Amino acid sequence: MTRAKLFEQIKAKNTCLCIGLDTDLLKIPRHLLESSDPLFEFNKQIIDATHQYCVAYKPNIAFYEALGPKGWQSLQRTMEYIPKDIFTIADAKRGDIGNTSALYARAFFEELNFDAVTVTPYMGEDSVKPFLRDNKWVILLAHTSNAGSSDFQNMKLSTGRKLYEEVILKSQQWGTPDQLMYVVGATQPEKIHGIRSLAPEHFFLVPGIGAQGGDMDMVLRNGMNKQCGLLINSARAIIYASDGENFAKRAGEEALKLQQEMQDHLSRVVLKNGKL
Ligand code: OMP
Repeated sequence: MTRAKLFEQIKAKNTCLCIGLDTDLLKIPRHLLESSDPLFEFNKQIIDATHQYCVAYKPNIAFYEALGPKGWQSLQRTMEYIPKDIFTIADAKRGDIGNTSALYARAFFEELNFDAVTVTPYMGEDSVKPFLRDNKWVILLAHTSNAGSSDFQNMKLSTGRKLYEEVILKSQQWGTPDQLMYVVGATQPEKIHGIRSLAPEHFFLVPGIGAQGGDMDMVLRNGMNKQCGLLINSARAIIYASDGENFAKRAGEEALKLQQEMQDHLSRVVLKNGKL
């Protein structure tokens, strides 16, 4: 999917919500375990209940590969079920020497037909470049939402910059804002303004609201650019809003709440830029 198409979807639906399909066999409602493919059955009902409130789905690959071949099958069926106008992100956090990265790219872009894959920058340019293609996206880990993000990402380098700042600046030489997004966690929202100034054009994938307690309002105020530039992710707070038979309905309600909060901010940006 192109950046223009993604922005069109954001405007049409008045939302920049990305729903994490972190589907855990131990957490889904018990009655679904009777189905022959519980992960897919759960995802299908979640997608039916939420697709009008979001522009992206992000299955976290760990939840599927943990189940072996059956899990991959559930993932593939989920990918086939997601409406074609919705952006899809394989949250796989891959990255290896070039020929290996090329095969990871093939797996997620060609076999599973994802629009985007999360990639770790640690091994540098030749590990990231094989993922860069037209109309496909690398989402590079920059400033993550977890407590351990400060172990390395905030280290000050001899350039005077922090490691995450260097990742953002250097990687802009590898790919364009039509191929490259950055992961920027919502749990330190005071940093978003500064990060936006390093990458004014790029989309940011922002996890960490909901279960991790990040501040969505501050992210929206400080992180948007003229094409919105944000995909704000929430997984557990939406998909596990209930563990009963009404789980999909409750997920829809939680997604709607976030969509409504986003709508006000989005209309401000879109009106300012006269694009609607
Ligand atoms: P919830 O905390 O349940 O909303 O899920 C967050 C999702 O985003 C999980 O799938 C995480 O793996 C992912 N994530 C983070 O939580 N923090 C990050 O910094 C990066 C990611 C990610 O790459 O998506």
